[in-house]
Amino acid sequence: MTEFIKTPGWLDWYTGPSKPEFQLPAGAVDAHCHVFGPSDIFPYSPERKYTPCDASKAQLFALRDHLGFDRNIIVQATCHGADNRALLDAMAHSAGKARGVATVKRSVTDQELQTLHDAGVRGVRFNFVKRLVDFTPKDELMEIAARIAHWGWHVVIYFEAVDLPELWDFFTQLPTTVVVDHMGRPDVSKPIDGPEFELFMKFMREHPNVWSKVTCPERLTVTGPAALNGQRHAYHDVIPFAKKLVDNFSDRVIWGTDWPHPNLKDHMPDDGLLVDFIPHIATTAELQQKLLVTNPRRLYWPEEK
Ligand code: 0GY
Repeated sequence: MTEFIKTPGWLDWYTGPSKPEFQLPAGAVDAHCHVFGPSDIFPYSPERKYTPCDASKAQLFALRDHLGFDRNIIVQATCHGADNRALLDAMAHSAGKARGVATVKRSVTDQELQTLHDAGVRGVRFNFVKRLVDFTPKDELMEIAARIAHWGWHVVIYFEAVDLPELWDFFTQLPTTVVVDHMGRPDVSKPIDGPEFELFMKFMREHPNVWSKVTCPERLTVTGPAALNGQRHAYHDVIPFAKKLVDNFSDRVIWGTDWPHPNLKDHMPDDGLLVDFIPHIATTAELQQKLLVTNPRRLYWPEEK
């Protein structure tokens, strides 16, 4: 469909990711990834800010197996708007190995929420990144949060670090577990103990319902993907930020690949290399178990005690 030619500058994801050296613990969950299209079956939203290349459920599940993950959490991306059909289709074909985070509007019915729940949705995503979405009134989001609380779901929030002060009151009033995408997108060129990241630490310290994905070194890095001292891992400048969160909030952190890495313009990460980032931020077997297995399962498969 010519209408869906991808946005210029879009990089294709890495079709031959390396095998990670780090062996993931049994039952590990890739807790942040996406499926896109295929656009002739699941069209992209007319309101989207970018058009990705298709990234199918079969390709996602092949990556899962290649890297050594057991399960996926598929997160609804803005290019599909509030049309969750591609997500539902992927979960339905995952043999129970995928659950999801949806986007819903205020007009969603209880029956639609029931359908999403039965399909494996356990959260909704509120996106505040201005380049990705138009503004949704906060009272509308709060109404959605109150309704999904009834289902035991959580709210995933995506925002830039500079916007946290303005969003603070809204975030701290959410009645559910709140999961922050990509550590609240810190500027890692600023000091880790400076006011910006300290505010995020305070957000987590003072609000035990707040969790963080310690994800996306490839988006946050300033130094880039180059290996240092011949080591296989990369994105060194992001490590202290992610490690600090894992060390301080080990029961409230999760990790994911973010495949197929929408909107990366300068480089496309090798997902195998991304997995090799993990032992540098979760430095013991116990922390790795929590980050990759115990925590995501508590959040997404709470019935498996
Ligand atoms: C991510 C990050 C991005 C995109 C989206 O929903 C989205 O379109 O989240 C981004 O561009 O930073 O988590 O996939």
